[in-house]
Amino acid sequence: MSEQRPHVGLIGLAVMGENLALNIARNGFPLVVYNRTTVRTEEYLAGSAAGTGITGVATLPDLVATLEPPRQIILMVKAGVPVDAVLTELAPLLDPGDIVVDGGNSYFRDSERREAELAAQNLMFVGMGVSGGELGALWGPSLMPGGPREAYDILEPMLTAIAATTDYGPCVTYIGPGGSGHYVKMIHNGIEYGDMQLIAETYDVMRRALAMPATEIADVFAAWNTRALESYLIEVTSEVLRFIDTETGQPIVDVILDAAEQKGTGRWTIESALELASPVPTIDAAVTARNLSALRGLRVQASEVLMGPKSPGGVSDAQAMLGGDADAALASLESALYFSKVSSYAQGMSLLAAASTTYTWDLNLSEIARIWTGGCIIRAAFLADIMRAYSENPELTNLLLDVNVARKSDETVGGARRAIATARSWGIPVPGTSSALDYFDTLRQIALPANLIQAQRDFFGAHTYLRTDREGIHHTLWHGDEQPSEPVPLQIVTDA
Ligand code: NBP
Repeated sequence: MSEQRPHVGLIGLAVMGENLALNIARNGFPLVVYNRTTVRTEEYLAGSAAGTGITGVATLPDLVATLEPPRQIILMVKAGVPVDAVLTELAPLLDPGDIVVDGGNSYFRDSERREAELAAQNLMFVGMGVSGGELGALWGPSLMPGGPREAYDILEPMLTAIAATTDYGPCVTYIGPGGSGHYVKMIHNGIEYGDMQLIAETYDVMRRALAMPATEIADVFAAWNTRALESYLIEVTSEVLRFIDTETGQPIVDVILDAAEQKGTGRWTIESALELASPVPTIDAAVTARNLSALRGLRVQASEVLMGPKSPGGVSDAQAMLGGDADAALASLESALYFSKVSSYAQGMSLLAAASTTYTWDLNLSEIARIWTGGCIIRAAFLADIMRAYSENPELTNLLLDVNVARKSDETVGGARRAIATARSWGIPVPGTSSALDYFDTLRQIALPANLIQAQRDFFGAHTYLRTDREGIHHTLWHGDEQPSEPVPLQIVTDA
């Protein structure tokens, strides 16, 4: 009889867990669920899980006893302390070879630690990013599992069955060892922050410089969603802008407070970028913009004191600055958004490459782009270009250097320049779009003004500098009489 017992268990029946469990059961994998608060399990079994074959238990020992080894237990509990709390109770109950999958938004360093702790108990720990929200969890998420390859091979049939599927296959792949799965999910979320900020800025230029009502902007986004910008977030934006608030009769977006919240993954992405010296300025701008938006009291105060442009002009002036008539203006904004998105993804992919090298994860960037083509929040037609670019050249140093991507950037960068110039003239903040263009413009410079910064550092701190015309480490006697610079023994000073 024991072979009749299910292998799969799921812990945590909040919005993600309950939907993922339904997905697993619907795809023919019998499973047993457990939630810390038992009444939630009972409600679930009597409610949405009724008739699905899902069974439930009231304790962790019961869960372990009900499952057939090697057990495959998925945690969908709140990230942080709850994951450790569950593991502390669960691990001693398990047998060698059992697998624990953490499907929450855990910090990748926590996943590295947990993998090591469980490995010491002959258990396999898989840190798996799950993207797509509750609908994705139910109908097919994008899955980013990292940890022991052996564990992935056991989990693969189930993960492949429950993941979203696109023309490019199931949206799951083995990411790599350790915390790489949660790292990739973190970068996915960072890119998502960037996408949302860029879209919001484009909307802001349309509503403020072009005086377009929300419903008209919705039509524009719907049209864009049929072209190069086709993506889930553009589609969502169009639907949100079209939605009318039943209480006021106004577009609901016009009555929603302009203070955005955030959870940890955006901040973690920036922290990692700083640590690995692999800049993600557009994600940085997006997180900063959310933080500034949350300072609403300060902004209200500042709006009464700090002055904007006196009279930037009317709609026709903005259209002219954006390239001509209404159609030309919108074409510029479409180009600007596409260009900025490409720049932002180039930043995110570069950070993944840097992490792969630093942590020796051997990430397959083409595969990562592929599993983001469906199920997840950043799914977009453009991901196929990224997939192709890294598949043709896995050693590509930056996405913007791919010939096809470079050509598209070249075709659209003019729109970004016009959009930013217009926004600046109208006093509309566009930090994400600006950072995307600055990243591009910085990358393509042979001569940045960092020569002056090096000179300044050497002036006040004798930090030395390199020269363009000869080898060696140099220092100038800035304060003495006009002495020529002399090579000095290598002495690296790192405190400035
Ligand atoms: P929550 O993040 O809101 O977590 C609630 C679940 O955690 C409940 O089942 C709760 O049990 C359980 N839990 C807590 Br809180 N503390 C616990 C403890 N000490 N021991 C055992 N269980 C505990 O749920 P969610 O929104 O479904 O998200 C689950 C994970 O998926 C999170 O890491 C989240 O970041 C991630 N995620 C969420 C989304 C999304 O769209 N919501 C998308 C992608 C990823 P209780 O019922 O007894 O309180």
